[in-house]
Amino acid sequence: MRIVVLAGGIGGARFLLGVRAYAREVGAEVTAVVNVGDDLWLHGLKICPDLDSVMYTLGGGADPERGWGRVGESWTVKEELAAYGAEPTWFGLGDKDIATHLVRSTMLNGGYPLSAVTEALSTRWQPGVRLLPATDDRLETHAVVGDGDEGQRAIHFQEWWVRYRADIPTHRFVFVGAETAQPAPGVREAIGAADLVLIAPSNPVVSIAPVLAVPGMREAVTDGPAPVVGVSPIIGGAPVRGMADRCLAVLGVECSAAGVGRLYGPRAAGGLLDGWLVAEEDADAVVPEVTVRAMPLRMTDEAATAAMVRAAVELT
Ligand code: FO1
Repeated sequence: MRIVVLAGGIGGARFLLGVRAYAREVGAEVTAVVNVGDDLWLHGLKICPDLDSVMYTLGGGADPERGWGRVGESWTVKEELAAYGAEPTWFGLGDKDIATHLVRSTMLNGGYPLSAVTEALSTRWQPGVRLLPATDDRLETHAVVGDGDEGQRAIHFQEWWVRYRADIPTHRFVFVGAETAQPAPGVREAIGAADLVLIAPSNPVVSIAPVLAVPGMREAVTDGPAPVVGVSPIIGGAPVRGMADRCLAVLGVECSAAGVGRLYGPRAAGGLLDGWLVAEEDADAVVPEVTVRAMPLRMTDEAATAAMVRAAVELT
């Protein structure tokens, strides 16, 4: 059995722990197609937050509280950069994390594509699932913000997320580079050979949408052979963590399990979903032409998450 998961960072990483556990039980292969819209160059280093969250979490090196960066981290370089007044100081790089960015940047500067870099880094971390960036090309999520006299401007997603904590008038998100990006090598093939495609309970607006914005990606999923089941990132009207509520508000989409299910849309009507897993408190969620199933959705441990995956398989 082959499972493909479309995922973002922290929520996607936690979900993939359960997908991996389920896959080990039934002997399935898992490919994660991970968002690169959060990626940025900083201090001359290429940083890939979602790929790193997934790689570190599955590899056992992630800080479980923060969800990003390394466990047992130190911040000496960050403090030294701040002492030089090297901006931005609002985005902190841990010392251990910097080694990842140095290896990645050296390989990228040497001409290796991001997918090859990710494969090389995964040799150390052994995530137990195949990690593919959605694309090897430049694709950056920017937020169009500002109002009143200073007018509108686009800022990088990380500035929106970390510096402003989304607390700034925001008009829309743009995926810079999406028009000319290609799915990374192996992505189309993995989706075309999948027995099941899962949409992780990641942020639908700034994690899943940038994956689907890669030309050909959405069609690969909707026209592919595999049933598609999504997992609601919204429980009881609120995101489990992160700021999906702020992101959905920018799109004018209701922050609910039904709202996100309808945003993804039924495959029968040109959307993505055959099935939609919602939490028990959202059992009344209606998503026309989609099979909705209510169950516990809190990813409290791998077994709980694996149960979600099993339910998704049974749904199809
Ligand atoms: N998030 C923060 O809130 N503050 C930071 O200083 C920060 C640094 C950082 C460095 C590397 C990395 O991979 C992630 C980092 N993040 C930080 C998290 C990041 O903004 C988010 O993980 C995603 O981009 C959104 O899911």
